[in-house]
Amino acid sequence: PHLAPHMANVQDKQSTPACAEALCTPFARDLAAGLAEQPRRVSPKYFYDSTGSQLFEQICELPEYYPTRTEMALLRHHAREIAELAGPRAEIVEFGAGALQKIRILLDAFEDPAGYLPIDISGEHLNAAAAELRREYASLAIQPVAADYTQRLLLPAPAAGAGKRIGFFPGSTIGNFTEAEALRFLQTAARVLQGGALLLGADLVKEPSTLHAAYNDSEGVTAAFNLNLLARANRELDADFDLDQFAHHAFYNVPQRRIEMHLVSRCDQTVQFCGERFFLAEGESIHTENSHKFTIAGLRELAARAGFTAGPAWTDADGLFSVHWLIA
Ligand code: AVJ
Repeated sequence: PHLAPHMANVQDKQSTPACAEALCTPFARDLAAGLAEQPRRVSPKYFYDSTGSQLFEQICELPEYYPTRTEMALLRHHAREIAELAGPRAEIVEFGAGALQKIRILLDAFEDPAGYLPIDISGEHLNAAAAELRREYASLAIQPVAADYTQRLLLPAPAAGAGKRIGFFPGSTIGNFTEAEALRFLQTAARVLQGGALLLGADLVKEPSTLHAAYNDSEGVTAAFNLNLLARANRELDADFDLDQFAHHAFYNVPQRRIEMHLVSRCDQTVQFCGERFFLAEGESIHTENSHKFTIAGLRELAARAGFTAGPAWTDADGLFSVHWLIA
């Protein structure tokens, strides 16, 4: 009642549901469809709102989460050889505009890179990343492409005088895909990179205890990252998930060679959003992510099935992570 007018507006904005009745956003539709399935599931792509992206950056700094720092070290360590393979005036196509620190390693090592084409579904994230890099690499042609790279993909024609098109897909994001999805992605990449290559990061099969620790960190950041999916539904869809009544559950599925993340209902409960109601029994889970682990040979075989010729693969002394050069 005593709020200044602009404060009243802010309050209004926060309390107005994005969609009170109809399933009016892709997140609302996919969440409702996934919760109606058995087993219940939600796509991990919905982790990454701005809070989720910040939590993921925190995960990358955790002592238990080895992938990011191991991959960065591999890229730094082999940057010269990678640059040599790419050749002069290369155009780098990044699938997902991810961490700028990784692309900087390539841009700094490559000989006179001709262009950088980041592809991301989030236009906002894409433009922020492009703007930042334009400041740092004034002479680089940066062409952001707002698209879902898991769907059909059309890229701008190569610039005149450009060298090879080099795809970059770091972080083992490929591990989020099913085998069929990974194959389809690699086929698309092979097509758009024809005559060039794909530089791909893939997490490796290892001791389950190491994997367990990486997805069950002692600070609970991964748990917060997982639970943020429900917090996001509360924020964006005016859902009524009680975060205290869901538990983060991550385990290594040995035969499937994947980490599975789930949110497990701690009690019998009903949740509602956008006019939909779901009953969850105590112990029932919502499957939020698969993170597949690879062997170097297995990854190369998968790439070959998609039309790539496997080049060198680099790994660290402990065999934690791998970076692959795949010729398109
Ligand atoms: C970004 C999909 C590669 O699978 O390790 C980190 C996401 N999930 N901790 C991964 C994630 C939980 C990450 N990827």
